[in-house]
Amino acid sequence: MDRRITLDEFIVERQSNLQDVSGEFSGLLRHMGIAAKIINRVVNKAGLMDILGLQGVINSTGDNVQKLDIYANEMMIEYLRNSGICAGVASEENDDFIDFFDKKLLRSSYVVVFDPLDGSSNIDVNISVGTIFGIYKRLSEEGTPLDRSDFCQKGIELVAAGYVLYGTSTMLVYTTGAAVNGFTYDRGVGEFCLSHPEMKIPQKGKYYSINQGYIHTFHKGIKNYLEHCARQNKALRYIGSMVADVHRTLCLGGIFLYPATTSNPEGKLRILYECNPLSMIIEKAGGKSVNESNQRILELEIQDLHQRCSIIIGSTQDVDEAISYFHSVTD
Ligand code: FDP
Repeated sequence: MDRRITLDEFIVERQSNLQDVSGEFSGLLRHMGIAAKIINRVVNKAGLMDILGLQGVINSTGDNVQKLDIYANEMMIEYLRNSGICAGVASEENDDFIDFFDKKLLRSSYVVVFDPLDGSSNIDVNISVGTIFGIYKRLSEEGTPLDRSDFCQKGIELVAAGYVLYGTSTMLVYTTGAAVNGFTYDRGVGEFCLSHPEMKIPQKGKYYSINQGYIHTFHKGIKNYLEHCARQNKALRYIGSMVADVHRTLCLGGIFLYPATTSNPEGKLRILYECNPLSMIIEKAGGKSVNESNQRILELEIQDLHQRCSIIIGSTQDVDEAISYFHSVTD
Protein backbone atom coordinates (compact mmCIF):
# COMPACT_ATOMS: atom_id res chain seq x y z
CA MET A 1 0.00 0.00 0.00
CA ASP A 2 1.31 3.46 -0.94
CA ARG A 3 1.05 5.44 2.27
CA ARG A 4 2.89 8.69 2.84
CA ILE A 5 4.63 9.29 6.14
CA THR A 6 3.09 12.12 8.15
CA LEU A 7 5.01 14.98 9.76
CA ASP A 8 4.30 13.62 13.24
CA GLU A 9 5.50 10.13 12.30
CA PHE A 10 8.60 11.58 10.70
CA ILE A 11 9.44 13.68 13.75
CA VAL A 12 8.96 10.76 16.14
CA GLU A 13 11.05 8.48 13.89
CA ARG A 14 13.90 11.02 13.85
CA GLN A 15 13.68 11.78 17.59
CA SER A 16 16.47 9.34 18.49
CA ASN A 17 18.80 10.82 15.81
CA LEU A 18 18.36 14.19 17.51
CA GLN A 19 19.28 12.68 20.90
CA ASP A 20 16.05 14.22 22.07
CA VAL A 21 15.48 11.82 24.96
CA SER A 22 12.97 14.07 26.72
CA GLY A 23 11.02 14.56 23.48
CA GLU A 24 10.95 18.29 24.24
CA PHE A 25 12.42 19.40 20.93
CA SER A 26 10.30 16.98 18.89
CA GLY A 27 7.21 18.19 20.74
CA LEU A 28 8.06 21.74 19.80
CA LEU A 29 8.39 20.82 16.12
CA ARG A 30 5.02 19.06 16.27
CA HIS A 31 3.45 22.19 17.76
CA MET A 32 4.84 24.21 14.86
CA GLY A 33 2.97 21.80 12.57
CA ILE A 34 -0.28 22.32 14.50
CA ALA A 35 0.04 26.12 14.43
CA ALA A 36 0.71 25.89 10.67
CA LYS A 37 -2.53 23.95 10.14
CA ILE A 38 -4.56 26.54 12.03
CA ILE A 39 -3.01 29.49 10.17
CA ASN A 40 -3.41 27.63 6.88
CA ARG A 41 -7.14 27.19 7.52
CA VAL A 42 -7.60 30.89 8.13
CA VAL A 43 -5.36 32.04 5.26
CA ASN A 44 -7.46 29.89 2.95
CA LYS A 45 -10.72 31.28 4.29
CA ALA A 46 -9.48 34.86 4.55
CA GLY A 47 -11.61 36.20 1.72
CA LEU A 48 -14.75 34.80 3.32
CA MET A 49 -14.10 35.92 6.85
CA ASP A 50 -13.91 39.67 6.52
CA ILE A 51 -10.41 39.35 7.82
CA LEU A 52 -8.66 40.97 4.90
CA GLY A 53 -7.46 44.53 4.76
CA LEU A 54 -5.19 46.86 6.61
CA GLN A 55 -5.62 46.98 10.35
CA GLY A 56 -4.55 50.59 10.41
CA VAL A 57 -1.62 50.19 12.77
CA ILE A 58 2.08 50.13 12.06
CA ASN A 59 4.23 47.31 13.42
CA SER A 60 7.52 47.83 15.21
CA THR A 61 9.52 47.66 12.00
CA GLY A 62 7.42 50.23 10.16
CA ASP A 63 5.33 48.04 7.82
CA ASN A 64 1.57 48.24 7.54
CA VAL A 65 0.13 45.44 9.63
CA GLN A 66 -2.81 43.55 8.20
CA LYS A 67 -5.47 41.71 10.12
CA LEU A 68 -4.25 38.32 9.07
CA ASP A 69 -0.74 39.13 10.32
CA ILE A 70 -2.17 39.85 13.72
CA TYR A 71 -4.21 36.67 13.74
CA ALA A 72 -1.24 34.54 12.66
CA ASN A 73 0.94 36.22 15.26
CA GLU A 74 -1.54 35.55 18.05
CA MET A 75 -1.95 31.94 16.94
CA MET A 76 1.79 31.30 16.94
CA ILE A 77 2.21 32.87 20.37
CA GLU A 78 -0.71 31.00 21.91
CA TYR A 79 0.22 27.61 20.44
CA LEU A 80 3.81 27.93 21.53
CA ARG A 81 2.85 29.23 24.98
CA ASN A 82 0.42 26.33 25.51
CA SER A 83 2.92 23.78 24.23
CA GLY A 84 4.54 23.95 27.68
CA ILE A 85 7.91 23.31 26.05
CA CYS A 86 8.81 26.73 24.70
CA ALA A 87 10.46 29.22 27.03
CA GLY A 88 9.53 32.26 24.96
CA VAL A 89 9.24 33.78 21.52
CA ALA A 90 10.34 36.77 19.48
CA SER A 91 8.10 37.76 16.59
CA GLU A 92 8.58 40.20 13.75
CA GLU A 93 5.26 41.73 14.80
CA ASN A 94 6.25 42.51 18.39
CA ASP A 95 8.66 45.16 19.63
CA ASP A 96 10.17 42.91 22.27
CA PHE A 97 10.44 39.20 23.01
CA ILE A 98 7.75 37.43 25.06
CA ASP A 99 8.85 35.39 28.05
CA PHE A 100 6.52 32.48 28.87
CA PHE A 101 8.18 32.33 32.29
CA ASP A 102 6.25 30.09 34.60
CA LYS A 103 7.65 28.46 37.73
CA LYS A 104 5.99 25.17 36.77
CA LEU A 105 7.74 25.26 33.41
CA LEU A 106 11.22 24.49 34.60
CA ARG A 107 12.10 22.35 31.60
CA SER A 108 11.86 24.79 28.74
CA SER A 109 15.17 25.03 27.06
CA TYR A 110 14.11 26.35 23.65
CA VAL A 111 13.06 29.72 22.28
CA VAL A 112 11.39 30.32 18.92
CA VAL A 113 11.77 33.28 16.56
CA PHE A 114 9.26 33.76 13.75
CA ASP A 115 7.72 35.91 11.08
CA PRO A 116 4.06 34.86 11.38
CA LEU A 117 3.04 35.94 7.89
CA ASP A 118 5.83 36.91 5.55
CA GLY A 119 4.85 38.70 2.34
CA SER A 120 1.75 40.17 3.94
CA SER A 121 1.35 42.88 1.29
CA ASN A 122 0.27 40.00 -0.97
CA ILE A 123 -2.62 38.81 1.20
CA ASP A 124 -5.26 41.02 -0.37
CA VAL A 125 -4.56 39.65 -3.84
CA ASN A 126 -4.48 35.94 -3.04
CA ILE A 127 -0.76 35.48 -3.62
CA SER A 128 1.42 33.10 -1.61
CA VAL A 129 2.47 34.10 1.89
CA GLY A 130 4.24 32.07 4.54
CA THR A 131 5.31 31.58 8.14
CA ILE A 132 9.07 31.44 8.81
CA PHE A 133 10.51 30.09 12.07
CA GLY A 134 13.78 29.33 13.80
CA ILE A 135 14.44 27.46 17.04
CA TYR A 136 17.37 28.21 19.38
CA LYS A 137 18.47 26.60 22.60
CA ARG A 138 18.23 29.29 25.27
CA LEU A 139 21.50 30.55 26.75
CA SER A 140 20.13 31.58 30.14
CA GLU A 141 19.50 28.98 32.79
CA GLU A 142 16.23 27.04 32.63
CA GLY A 143 13.67 28.23 35.16
CA THR A 144 14.97 31.82 35.12
CA PRO A 145 13.56 34.76 33.11
CA LEU A 146 14.72 34.99 29.51
CA ASP A 147 17.23 37.55 28.33
CA ARG A 148 17.51 39.30 24.95
CA SER A 149 20.73 37.35 24.33
CA ASP A 150 18.65 34.14 24.26
CA PHE A 151 17.20 35.42 20.97
CA CYS A 152 20.03 37.52 19.52
CA GLN A 153 22.08 34.46 18.64
CA LYS A 154 23.90 34.01 15.35
CA GLY A 155 22.20 31.86 12.75
CA ILE A 156 24.86 29.14 13.12
CA GLU A 157 23.37 28.48 16.58
CA LEU A 158 19.94 27.59 15.16
CA VAL A 159 18.92 24.05 16.11
CA ALA A 160 16.09 24.02 13.58
CA ALA A 161 14.59 26.28 10.96
CA GLY A 162 11.65 26.05 8.66
CA TYR A 163 8.81 27.69 6.86
CA VAL A 164 5.24 27.05 5.89
CA LEU A 165 4.19 28.23 2.45
CA TYR A 166 0.49 28.88 1.94
CA GLY A 167 0.51 28.55 -1.84
CA THR A 168 -1.31 26.52 -4.49
CA SER A 169 -0.78 23.79 -1.94
CA THR A 170 0.46 24.31 1.61
CA MET A 171 3.95 23.06 2.36
CA LEU A 172 6.03 22.83 5.51
CA VAL A 173 9.77 22.65 4.92
CA TYR A 174 12.24 22.26 7.79
CA THR A 175 15.69 21.14 8.80
CA THR A 176 17.21 20.23 12.12
CA GLY A 177 20.69 20.56 10.70
CA ALA A 178 20.97 17.46 8.53
CA ALA A 179 18.65 17.12 5.54
CA VAL A 180 15.94 19.54 4.45
CA ASN A 181 12.57 17.81 4.18
CA GLY A 182 9.34 19.10 2.68
CA PHE A 183 5.80 18.06 3.65
CA THR A 184 2.65 18.87 1.69
CA TYR A 185 -0.62 19.39 3.51
CA ASP A 186 -3.23 16.80 2.59
CA ARG A 187 -6.55 18.51 3.30
CA GLY A 188 -8.51 15.25 3.16
CA VAL A 189 -6.38 13.62 5.85
CA GLY A 190 -5.66 16.85 7.72
CA GLU A 191 -1.94 16.07 7.92
CA PHE A 192 1.35 17.26 6.46
CA CYS A 193 2.76 14.30 4.47
CA LEU A 194 6.36 13.84 3.39
CA SER A 195 6.45 14.82 -0.28
CA HIS A 196 9.95 16.27 -0.80
CA PRO A 197 12.51 14.16 1.12
CA GLU A 198 16.10 15.43 1.33
CA MET A 199 15.64 18.54 -0.79
CA LYS A 200 18.68 19.75 -2.71
CA ILE A 201 19.03 23.09 -4.46
CA PRO A 202 20.50 22.92 -7.99
CA GLN A 203 24.03 24.36 -8.14
CA LYS A 204 22.89 26.82 -10.81
CA GLY A 205 19.50 28.00 -12.03
CA LYS A 206 17.94 30.08 -14.75
CA TYR A 207 15.91 32.41 -12.50
CA TYR A 208 16.97 35.59 -10.76
CA SER A 209 14.68 37.30 -8.28
CA ILE A 210 14.94 40.92 -7.15
CA ASN A 211 12.76 44.03 -6.95
CA GLN A 212 14.21 45.58 -10.08
CA GLY A 213 12.12 48.71 -9.50
CA TYR A 214 14.81 49.91 -7.08
CA ILE A 215 17.62 49.49 -9.63
CA HIS A 216 18.58 53.18 -9.61
CA THR A 217 19.38 52.87 -5.88
CA PHE A 218 21.50 49.69 -6.09
CA HIS A 219 25.27 49.50 -5.82
CA LYS A 220 27.00 49.57 -9.24
CA GLY A 221 28.10 45.94 -8.81
CA ILE A 222 24.49 44.81 -8.44
CA LYS A 223 23.47 46.79 -11.52
CA ASN A 224 26.27 45.14 -13.51
CA TYR A 225 25.19 41.72 -12.29
CA LEU A 226 21.58 42.38 -13.32
CA GLU A 227 22.74 43.41 -16.79
CA HIS A 228 24.71 40.18 -16.96
CA CYS A 229 21.59 38.18 -16.00
CA ALA A 230 19.63 39.89 -18.79
CA ARG A 231 22.42 39.23 -21.31
CA GLN A 232 22.37 35.58 -20.30
CA ASN A 233 18.61 35.46 -20.97
CA LYS A 234 17.96 34.49 -17.37
CA ALA A 235 14.31 34.77 -16.39
CA LEU A 236 13.27 37.36 -13.81
CA ARG A 237 10.78 36.13 -11.20
CA TYR A 238 9.73 38.25 -8.22
CA ILE A 239 6.68 37.41 -6.15
CA GLY A 240 7.40 39.89 -3.35
CA SER A 241 6.98 37.24 -0.63
CA MET A 242 10.50 36.28 0.38
CA VAL A 243 9.37 32.87 1.58
CA ALA A 244 7.74 32.10 -1.78
CA ASP A 245 10.64 33.48 -3.81
CA VAL A 246 13.14 31.47 -1.76
CA HIS A 247 11.00 28.34 -2.01
CA ARG A 248 11.04 28.58 -5.82
CA THR A 249 14.79 29.15 -5.69
CA LEU A 250 15.22 26.05 -3.49
CA CYS A 251 13.17 23.89 -5.85
CA LEU A 252 14.37 25.17 -9.22
CA GLY A 253 17.69 26.89 -8.50
CA GLY A 254 18.70 30.47 -9.17
CA ILE A 255 19.21 33.48 -6.94
CA PHE A 256 17.18 35.84 -4.73
CA LEU A 257 18.62 39.25 -3.89
CA TYR A 258 17.40 41.99 -1.58
CA PRO A 259 20.28 44.50 -1.54
CA ALA A 260 20.63 47.76 0.33
CA THR A 261 18.45 50.55 -1.11
CA THR A 262 18.15 54.25 -0.39
CA SER A 263 15.15 53.72 1.88
CA ASN A 264 16.69 50.63 3.52
CA PRO A 265 20.46 51.24 3.58
CA GLU A 266 21.02 48.14 5.73
CA GLY A 267 18.74 46.04 3.52
CA LYS A 268 15.05 45.48 4.27
CA LEU A 269 14.77 41.89 5.47
CA ARG A 270 15.16 40.94 9.13
CA ILE A 271 18.06 38.70 10.06
CA LEU A 272 16.38 36.96 12.96
CA TYR A 273 12.95 36.23 11.52
CA GLU A 274 13.59 35.88 7.79
CA CYS A 275 17.21 35.74 6.67
CA ASN A 276 18.67 33.33 9.23
CA PRO A 277 16.02 30.58 9.06
CA LEU A 278 15.90 30.70 5.25
CA SER A 279 19.71 30.78 5.05
CA MET A 280 19.93 27.66 7.22
CA ILE A 281 17.48 25.86 4.93
CA ILE A 282 19.28 26.91 1.75
CA GLU A 283 22.73 26.06 3.11
CA LYS A 284 21.61 22.65 4.35
CA ALA A 285 20.14 22.02 0.89
CA GLY A 286 23.56 22.76 -0.64
CA GLY A 287 23.17 26.46 -1.48
CA LYS A 288 24.72 29.67 -0.22
CA SER A 289 23.61 32.85 1.55
CA VAL A 290 25.68 35.99 2.08
CA ASN A 291 25.22 39.74 2.41
CA GLU A 292 26.48 42.36 -0.04
CA SER A 293 29.87 42.35 1.71
CA ASN A 294 30.12 38.60 1.10
CA GLN A 295 29.74 37.79 4.81
CA ARG A 296 27.91 34.56 5.54
CA ILE A 297 24.44 35.52 6.83
CA LEU A 298 24.47 32.76 9.47
CA GLU A 299 27.61 34.24 11.03
CA LEU A 300 26.39 37.83 11.35
CA GLU A 301 26.39 39.28 14.87
CA ILE A 302 22.92 40.29 16.04
CA GLN A 303 22.57 43.23 18.38
CA ASP A 304 18.94 44.04 17.86
CA LEU A 305 15.86 41.82 17.60
CA HIS A 306 14.70 43.67 14.48
CA GLN A 307 18.09 44.11 12.80
CA ARG A 308 18.04 44.02 9.00
CA CYS A 309 20.60 42.94 6.43
CA SER A 310 21.12 42.74 2.68
CA ILE A 311 20.89 39.20 1.35
CA ILE A 312 22.00 37.23 -1.70
CA ILE A 313 20.78 33.67 -1.43
CA GLY A 314 20.38 30.67 -3.69
CA SER A 315 22.35 28.31 -5.89
CA THR A 316 26.05 28.33 -4.96
CA GLN A 317 27.34 29.07 -8.47
CA ASP A 318 24.86 31.90 -8.99
CA VAL A 319 25.65 33.51 -5.63
CA ASP A 320 29.41 33.25 -6.29
CA GLU A 321 28.94 34.78 -9.73
CA ALA A 322 26.87 37.65 -8.31
CA ILE A 323 29.49 38.34 -5.64
CA SER A 324 32.25 38.45 -8.26
CA TYR A 325 30.33 41.31 -9.96
CA PHE A 326 30.03 43.30 -6.72
CA HIS A 327 33.73 43.01 -6.05
CA SER A 328 34.79 44.00 -9.53
CA VAL A 329 33.67 47.59 -8.89
CA THR A 330 34.92 49.91 -6.19
CA ASP A 331 32.32 52.70 -5.82
P1 FDP B 1 6.14 42.21 2.97
O1 FDP B 1 6.69 43.60 3.14
O2 FDP B 1 4.99 42.13 2.03
O3 FDP B 1 5.87 41.48 4.28
O4 FDP B 1 9.91 41.30 4.66
C1 FDP B 1 8.79 41.47 4.11
C2 FDP B 1 8.63 41.34 2.60
O5 FDP B 1 7.30 41.34 2.25
C3 FDP B 1 9.29 40.08 1.98
O6 FDP B 1 8.50 38.93 2.16
C4 FDP B 1 9.43 40.47 0.54
O7 FDP B 1 10.42 39.73 -0.13
C5 FDP B 1 9.78 41.93 0.64
O8 FDP B 1 9.29 42.39 1.90
C6 FDP B 1 9.15 42.74 -0.45
O9 FDP B 1 9.64 44.03 -0.39
P2 FDP B 1 9.50 45.06 -1.61
O10 FDP B 1 8.03 45.36 -1.73
O11 FDP B 1 10.30 46.23 -1.20
O12 FDP B 1 10.03 44.39 -2.83
